[in-house]
Amino acid sequence: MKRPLLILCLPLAACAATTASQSAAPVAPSLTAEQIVAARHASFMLSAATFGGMRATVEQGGDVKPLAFGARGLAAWAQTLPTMFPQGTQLPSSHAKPAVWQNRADFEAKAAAFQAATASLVQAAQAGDAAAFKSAYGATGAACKACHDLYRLEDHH
Ligand code: ASC
Repeated sequence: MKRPLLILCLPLAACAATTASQSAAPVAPSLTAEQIVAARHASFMLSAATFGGMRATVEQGGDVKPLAFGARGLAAWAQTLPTMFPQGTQLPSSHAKPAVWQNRADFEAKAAAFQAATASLVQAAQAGDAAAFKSAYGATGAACKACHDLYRLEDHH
């Protein structure tokens, strides 16, 4: 009766040990440049839809509290954005200009302005402050435009 139990348990133990060592091992993710560009495009489209979807509320002076989730999404993307433009991702399918990598410090300064504007957007939405939201909305749009004017090719969206 002892043996079958051992036979049953050993593979389980080995499996558990393997799982443990895998989760403890350093992660070495590898995305292709194409996958990174695709993620940027998805983020751009979701951002534009989210931002555009806020416009009517801003113009009509509606309740901005329900816009907090979208604002948080924009703010989260703003944090991530600079990391999504690594060297080697200037593909023909990308609308990023070479200037992104040539003027990196300025590109990152533009991203920081987007981060600041979206942080204000989140704060205003959570506070239900329509006037502050409107002002942050303007700053967010200006931040989008300031970066796109310099670093984004004219496009097909
Ligand atoms: C967008 C987009 C931008 C900004 C900007 C807002 O949807 O693509 O660059 O909003 O036009 O002023």
